[in-house]
Amino acid sequence: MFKVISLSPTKTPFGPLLFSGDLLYGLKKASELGYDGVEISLRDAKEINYPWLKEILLKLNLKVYGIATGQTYYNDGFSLYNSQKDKREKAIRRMKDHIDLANKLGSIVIIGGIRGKFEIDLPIEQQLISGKEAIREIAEYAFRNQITLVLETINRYETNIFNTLLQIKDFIEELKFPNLKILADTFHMNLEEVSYRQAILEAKDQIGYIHFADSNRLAPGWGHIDFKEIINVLIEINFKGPIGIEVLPLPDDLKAAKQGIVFLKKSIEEGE
Ligand code: LER
Ligand code: MN
Repeated sequence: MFKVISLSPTKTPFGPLLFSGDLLYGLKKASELGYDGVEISLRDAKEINYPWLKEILLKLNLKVYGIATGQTYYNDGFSLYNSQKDKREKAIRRMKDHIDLANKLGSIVIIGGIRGKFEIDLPIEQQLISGKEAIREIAEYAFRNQITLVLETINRYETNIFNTLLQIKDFIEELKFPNLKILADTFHMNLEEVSYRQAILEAKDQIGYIHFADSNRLAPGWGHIDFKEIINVLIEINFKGPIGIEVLPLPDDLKAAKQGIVFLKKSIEEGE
């Protein structure tokens, strides 16, 4: 399992990111604290100067494990299930640019918030079809580029499209792309799943990425989620992917980042 921290080069209204607005500082702290690598949340792939990033990653001995893409929706309103074709197409374009960047970095690309939401006043059938076709187009593009995409389960207060691991598992099985996997986020699972253990076991063959945040979205260990149960089942299914600390910068960025790595190291060691 790889120990990862979620960063953003820009300040964003999307809250659970550390050192947002100062990527260089975040990268330095990630390396100093002993993370294996980072997840970078981007609105647009253009926000990254690749030669600059490549050099710093090399110097700091870090890897980019994931590119998070929700800011495209939260900042710009472009989404994959949007009822307006031009907004869907803009979201697809951004995703393809993220995949091109991921190709250079060797990272996974996340489909979370960028799905958007179903509009309840419009007929659902057309929205289901156009969202599915958007994801199919992106999955095909990623497949040709040998990039893994992970669909993230997000709680019902943020989206009405895929709240549980089982819903995504069914969707992935229908689309049949080997490079489509699941991102399981413990904060969202706390609100949506009946049991962590059961949900993870049911989706075990599709889980490719994990986000750790506690029940209150603070760093793990600072809320009431039973992470022991989660780590044990991840070890049981032989999960070998990234675990990203995706938490609010509380009480401050550094304290949250420290708690994240201390907690990850301790729980992975204890579980092994
Ligand atoms: C992003 O990883 C996440 O967990 C969601 O809250 C984004 O909408
Ligand atoms: Mn998440």
